[in-house]
Amino acid sequence: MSAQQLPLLIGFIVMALGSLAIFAHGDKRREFRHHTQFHSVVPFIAGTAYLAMLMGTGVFVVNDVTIYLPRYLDWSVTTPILLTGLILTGLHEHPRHSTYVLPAIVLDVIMIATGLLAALAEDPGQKLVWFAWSCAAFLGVLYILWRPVLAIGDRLGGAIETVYRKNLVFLTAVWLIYPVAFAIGPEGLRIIGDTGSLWLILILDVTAKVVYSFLATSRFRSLPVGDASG
Ligand code: RET
Repeated sequence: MSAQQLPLLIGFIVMALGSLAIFAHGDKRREFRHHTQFHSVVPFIAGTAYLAMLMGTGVFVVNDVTIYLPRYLDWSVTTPILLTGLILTGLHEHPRHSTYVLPAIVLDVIMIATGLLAALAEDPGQKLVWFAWSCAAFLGVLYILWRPVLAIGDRLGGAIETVYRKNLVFLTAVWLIYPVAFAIGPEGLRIIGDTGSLWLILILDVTAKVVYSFLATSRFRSLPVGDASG
């Protein structure tokens, strides 16, 4: 097994087991079970991507840098799911949640797609442009979560608002490390190599998907039924 395959194998196993653990442990009450369902799907999707990368599918070298295409495909599906879960929580399942969910998803997918373009770009200037554009989309996502959604949730109040705030702080703190990991990795300044970058992203992915989803779905357990409406 090569040095690169070990973090990928561990990623596959942790994601597969994490998916089962979240499904088994999450809240099953009718009001909250959709959160348990889509949070357990997130590591399942990531497990699929780690399996593909382990087998070398969609892994190719551009300009001496190894590009892991399944990673970007994984993120482009899982990050919208995580955002949808968080915004639904923040808006207390309000029927007009799509006002905020849709723009957040569009910005988020642009963030991941332009991140892939930054990885693929061979010219350093173009790489920087795509990296900056991806960061701009990321700031847009953070704005939606920290301004309108937080303000509406605060107005509605209730115990679910505490869950939103805790999940929001955790998600923001972990997601902010991704652009840093990208910048110091082989796709950016090359301060850390391919294997180091795989381990760093493994830790981030396990925290952002398994630990976050486990905590997020467990936190609903403390809520009384009926609180979802605020
Ligand atoms: C990239 C490219 C450079 C600029 C930015 C990025 C942000 C990535 C993020 C990824 C989050 C992934 C998660 C995966 C697990 O579910 C694409 C690295 C801003 C925020 C949470």
